[in-house]
Amino acid sequence: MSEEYRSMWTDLGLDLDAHDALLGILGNAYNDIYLSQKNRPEGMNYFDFVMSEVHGLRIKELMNEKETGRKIIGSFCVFVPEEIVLAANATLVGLCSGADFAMEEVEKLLPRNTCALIKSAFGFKLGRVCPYLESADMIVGENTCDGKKKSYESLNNLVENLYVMDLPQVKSEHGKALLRAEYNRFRSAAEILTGVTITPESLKQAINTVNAKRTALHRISSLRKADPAPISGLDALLANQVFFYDNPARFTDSVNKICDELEIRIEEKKGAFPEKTPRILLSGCPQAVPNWKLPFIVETSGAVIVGEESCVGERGTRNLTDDSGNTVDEMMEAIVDRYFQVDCAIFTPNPERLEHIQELAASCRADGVIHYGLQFCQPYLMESIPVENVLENNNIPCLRIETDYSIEDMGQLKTRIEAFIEQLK
Ligand code: BJ8
Repeated sequence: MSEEYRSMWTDLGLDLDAHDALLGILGNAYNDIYLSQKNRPEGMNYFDFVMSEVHGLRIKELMNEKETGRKIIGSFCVFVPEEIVLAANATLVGLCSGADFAMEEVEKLLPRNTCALIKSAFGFKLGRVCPYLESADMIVGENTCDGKKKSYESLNNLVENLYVMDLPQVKSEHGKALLRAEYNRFRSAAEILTGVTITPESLKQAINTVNAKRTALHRISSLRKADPAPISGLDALLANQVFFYDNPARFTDSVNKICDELEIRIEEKKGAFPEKTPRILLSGCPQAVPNWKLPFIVETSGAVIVGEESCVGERGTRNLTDDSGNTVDEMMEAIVDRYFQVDCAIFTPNPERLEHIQELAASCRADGVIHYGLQFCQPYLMESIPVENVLENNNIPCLRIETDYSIEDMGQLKTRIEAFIEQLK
């Protein structure tokens, strides 16, 4: 690693030894899981480069932005609207939470039976290994599941700049009014942080920038309908993960370039896997970087993943924000409309998600669905039962998995997944 990066990490307050260890593990996992894949699109070289520089070049870019006075806002949830952040002249970064770190320290603050995602966020903070977290001028938490909303009370003692957004749990007029009020409050907070007032022009431009990112990912999703699938689920997941922290315009360009290549691969019948490989839709909890465990098992067990019904995937990017408004208020309302459609399992009841999973399974031509629930995640584990019922009633095989970030259950998961794939053939 260059000396420049090391001094940047020191300035950010990272624990260099712990950080070196994390990068070592991440690099090895990436080599074993990603670079060992065959028949990858050339365009994935960009994402390989992004991952090799994930704590280097991208952080340097963020530092350069900060030097010009731009602010960085970190978030743990797809309910934090990037449109508002960009319009206030700030940059939004996702705070990944996809790996276990400093678990002994974490379990002094959180009960053992807390989901891996929440524990990971704490582990990265306590272990001082995440340059995104340390470079954020504001960290946005949200009142979604009980685990998250209570853990933010403790996180508030660990960081100086936590902002907590209240979120509705019911899709009613009252719920929508809460979302509207909270987005207006967040808009003011972002404006105060940056000293920039959001204008109709800046908001429209921000909406277009974020829509372009989403549209590029929609293109990948629709190309994955082909058989043979032109890209692996692992590679498509990586694009969805990088969505959360890359420079938006560069991300859009890179994804569109991959799509151009995928169109040619489809014409040439060139796939990541052979034709008629069993096709799986993954549904459930978000898979943040570097949580590649389940797709790795699935795609080394004879199936290909053709869609992710997840916040790091379809649920996060599915709808565009209407950009036809002329005033800030009109466009804020369009933002509320767009985000109010997100069918996270924290909503009760949540029938839209069941419908959406069925639609998605049909549109990506999945032979079966694997429901991915993180251990101790009540919202998704509870919902996995009606998901399984509705799918099986419609003759779509479903396998419910409950796991965490450890590798201890990999053998057992592989056995169950292989048996499920066998059943799809
Ligand atoms: S909109 S899915 S990103 S809240 S896995 S922490 S739910 S106990 S992540 Fe999420 Fe926003 Fe919803 Fe999406 Fe809780 Fe479950 Fe843990 Fe979870």
